[in-house]
Parts: sequence; C-alpha cells; structure tokens
Amino acid sequence: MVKVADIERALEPTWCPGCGNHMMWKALKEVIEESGMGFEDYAMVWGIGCHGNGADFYRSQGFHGLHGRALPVATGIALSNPSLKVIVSMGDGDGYGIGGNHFIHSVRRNIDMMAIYHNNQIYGLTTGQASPTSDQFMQTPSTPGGVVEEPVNPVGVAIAQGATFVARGFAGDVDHLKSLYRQALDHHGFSLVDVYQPCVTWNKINTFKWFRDRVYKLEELDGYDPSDRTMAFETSMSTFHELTCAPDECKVPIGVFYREEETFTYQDGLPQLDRPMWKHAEEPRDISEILETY
Ligand SMILES: Cc1ncc(C[n+]2csc(CCOP(=O)(O)OP(=O)(O)O)c2C)c(N)n1
Ligand code: SF4
Repeated sequence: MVKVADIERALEPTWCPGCGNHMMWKALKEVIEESGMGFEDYAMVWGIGCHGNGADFYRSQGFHGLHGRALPVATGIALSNPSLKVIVSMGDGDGYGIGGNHFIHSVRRNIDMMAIYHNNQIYGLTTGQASPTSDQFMQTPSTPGGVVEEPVNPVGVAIAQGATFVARGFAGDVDHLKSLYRQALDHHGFSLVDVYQPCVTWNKINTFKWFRDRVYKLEELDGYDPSDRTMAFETSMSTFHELTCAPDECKVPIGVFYREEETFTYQDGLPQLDRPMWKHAEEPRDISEILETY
C-alpha cells in the first residue's frame, strides 16, 4: 500500500508559496494513501501548466501529456489496462480550452477514470492570460480591456452532457476536497472534480478570501438531491458566479452536484477488454529464432 511519503519525490514543489496547487497535492496524496492502493493499481496523467508540474512531485506510473491532451492519453491507458484506476490532472486552460473537445467526449463516453481540473480561472504558467473560465470583464495581460465573453461553466456542461459524477471543490477546504476525491475515486465511470484553485500570483480577483466569503456546501443545503439531474443543472446555472458580484449577492456551491449510482461505462461496452493487451504481454515470447535472421 502506498504511503504519502512514498508518493513524494525528493523534488520539492516549485509552485508559488500559497498556491492552491499545494493544498490539492496534499489532499490527493492523502486520499491515495487512504484508498489502500499500491503503485501497481493506478496511473496518473498530467496536462501542461503549473498543475501539470505535479508530474514531478508525485511518484507514480503515468504520463505527462501535451497541452490539452491528457484525456486522450488517459483513455489509452484505461483501455489498454482496465485494471488500473486512472487519475488525470488538468488545468482550466489546458482541460476546458485546448482540451475542451476531449472533455465533452470523455464525459459522454463515461470512460471510467477520475478527472481533476485545477481551475484557477487564469493561465498560470504562461503568466496570467485569460482562460476559458476567467470571469467576464476580467482584465488580464491578454485582455487589457476586459474579457468580452461569458466563461465556460464546466459543471453545467458536464451535467448537460450526461455526466455520471460531477463535483466542485475548493483548494482552501482540504478536508472537504478529500471527501470529494474519495467519492470520485470510488465512482464507476467518468468522475469530474472541478476545483477552484486560487492562483495567488496572476489572479488577484478570485483569491482565497474571495471564495471563503462565497462558498457553501451543497450537502448542507436543505433538500438538495444529487441524484436529480435537473436540480443539479439548475443549481450549476443559477449560482454561476460573476466577477462583479458581492458576497451577499452570489454564492459558490461546492460538493457533489450530481451522482448516478448504476452506470454503464465505455469500458463496460467493450467485451474485448476481458482479454486486455497487457495480459498477453505477461507471457513472454521467444523471439531468438527471429533475431537469428539479422
Ligand atoms: C499547444 C500549446 N499551446 C500553448 C502552450 C503554452 N502553454 C503552456 S501552459 C499554458 C497555459 C496553462 O494554463 P492552465 O491550463 O490554466 O494551467 P495552469 O498553468 O494555470 O495550472 C499554455 C498556453 C503549449 N505548451 N502548448
Ligand atoms: S503562477 Fe499561479 S498557478 Fe502557477 S504556481 Fe504560481 S500561484 Fe500557482
């Protein structure tokens, strides 16, 4: 069984002091330890960005993919070895921008994997340009006159697209985030955890304080039913925040928006996965005769 200390590499994280990535790192390491998995039980995949630098800070088998392409790589891993739990780490620019198409199709295919989005509403690594989740009117180096368009609402998109597990967390509440990670890891199907992860260097609007003044937990809401897709979608839309809103005007829900217990995954629909490729590889073939010919 993997321990937190086994996951940590000799290399210390290079994220800015106070960055939400540190809290997400802590939460995920602890949940992996608590899950009882061994290194042979899971694989991790990263996109490109500050979040993706996590590839250097978690010891695991896995792959550091191209910008926006973590999900296709993760899909390949999940289908070639269905016994692995695949954990994918992406950024908002990475996963909802350049990788937006993969996001939609991974959701509708219900590929059994856990997808974590480090949503800091900015391009962190490339010094603060607007991302698909930056709030409308936000000024950034790439939008000096303010962002013109509406942001992507990843939770709403996923629910509308038939997702079977959709949650939103906040890096400033590690215990709550851990509970979401645990549920996502246990889910049979595509589990999305969108995490508000303040970038303390480039996003001076959506700060830890900004969120602390606004977040509330869905599980504490009277009558909230995460098995009701319509309720989940309406909640994701009605509370979709805007940069300009005051704490008493807008609230940001965190928690499990939607969960379907009995799900049919992409893997379930592929009978050939009963004879996965990696199992053939377990029986080594003698190729000395072939080598003789060279
Ligand atoms: C195809 C491609 N386009 C652009 C880049 C440059 N690039 C590297 S990281 C990044 C943005 C990262 O932002 P985000 O995904 O939000 O992650 P964060 O750094 O905030 O964690 C960009 C545009 C790239 N590496 N590859
Ligand atoms: S630039 Fe932002 S997202 Fe990147 S490490 Fe620093 S605080 Fe974190």
